[in-house]
Amino acid sequence: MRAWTRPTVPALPGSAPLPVLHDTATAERRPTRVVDGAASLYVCGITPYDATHLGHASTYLAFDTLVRIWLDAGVAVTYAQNTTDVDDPLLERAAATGVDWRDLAASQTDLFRSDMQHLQVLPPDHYVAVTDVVSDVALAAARLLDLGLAYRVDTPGSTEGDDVYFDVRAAERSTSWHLGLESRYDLETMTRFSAERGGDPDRPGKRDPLDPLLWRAARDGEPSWPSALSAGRPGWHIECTVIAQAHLAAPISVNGGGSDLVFPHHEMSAAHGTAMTGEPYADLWAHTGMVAYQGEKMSKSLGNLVKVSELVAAGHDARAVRLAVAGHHYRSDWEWFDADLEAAEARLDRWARWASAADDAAADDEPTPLLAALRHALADDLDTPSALAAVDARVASGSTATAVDLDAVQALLGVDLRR
Ligand code: 5CA
Ligand code: ZN
Repeated sequence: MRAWTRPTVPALPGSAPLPVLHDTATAERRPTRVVDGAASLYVCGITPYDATHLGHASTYLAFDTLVRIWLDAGVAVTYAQNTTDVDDPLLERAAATGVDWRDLAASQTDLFRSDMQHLQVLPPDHYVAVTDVVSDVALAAARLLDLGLAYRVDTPGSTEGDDVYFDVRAAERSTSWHLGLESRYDLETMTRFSAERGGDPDRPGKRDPLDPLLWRAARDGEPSWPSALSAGRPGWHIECTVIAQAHLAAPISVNGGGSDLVFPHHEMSAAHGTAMTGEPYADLWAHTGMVAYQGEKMSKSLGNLVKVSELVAAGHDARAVRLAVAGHHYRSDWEWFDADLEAAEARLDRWARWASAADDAAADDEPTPLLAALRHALADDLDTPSALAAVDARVASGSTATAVDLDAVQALLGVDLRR
């Protein structure tokens, strides 16, 4: 599927350090895995029914920062992202609003693309819709059945066949994956999150309450695709496994998303992946904090959204939106206040005035102290607040901006001050 237009990333002089990131699985900071100069990244994409709120934006901006510092360090990055364009919440929203689910997904995916472009987010190399990989998901589920790691659950609601579930305990016995490997959660927490986040721990006929759905047999009125299993549609976690494995060799250098995906989504994607390849799924698990608004997690289901497209339509500069988000460390949970945008606009204004007086002629292509400070801050677990403070200090010092300074802000922070 088409992603979006790639923003310009100026090349920077000198050499950059490789990033160190906090890893959810070990709760330690670890260097990202780069093999023969290459790294891979998978980030869970949106479910396109109400895009793009600042929580989404914050997550994709964090991983954009990672891509930018990898590129600066000379790493060849392969980045894959999905879009969950068929799933219960999308179908429910389409039914509630009387819109065809395909039209809803297409329009919200378009909006997401234009929001990412406004925010100068680098596009993934592989942007993949779940509806484009349905037969691959069915094959993967069939393979897991063959391996004895999946089973059918009696599904009276379907005339087409039975739902297929992944057998978590069997996978623990016969693969290197185990429950809690990545999340470090206890059983009670996992069971609660499974119920809250799309699982069905109480469904009768399952071998273990945590077993996740791999393939959902068709129900009346639901979209479905023919397959050797039954007419049906993909379960959630397996979609990301199949898309990641189609484009990225295991283990993925960094598997990313918001912290609401730690369990069950990422842990189950890893279980499926390890079951299919025998390899660990990801080398490092990176999770972004949750953005709240009006006291609660910003979410499509609650409707307490601040959308990028609405801020831009109201005349706000997307660069200021990017700066407002970058003012928070990606791992912290934080709340959006409308005044944050005013503060970011004032900051952008100061930076732009500094940039307009830049001494482009004096460009000598040597790393500047500002470039070194940005590299140092960002390689250190994507410390964008310190990076912004470094630019603030440079601007406040009153000394003239150089071309390398402006290139550094554009390449590493995604903010083009020459516009
Ligand atoms: N399609 C699935 C992933 S396969 C999904 O979670 N879609 S989503 O639209 O709900 O979220 C898209 C991304 O934004 C996910 O990485 C999610 O963790 C992140 N996200 C959602 N809400 C917030 C929030 N309030 N703050 C930060 N990140 C968020
Ligand atoms: Zn995902």
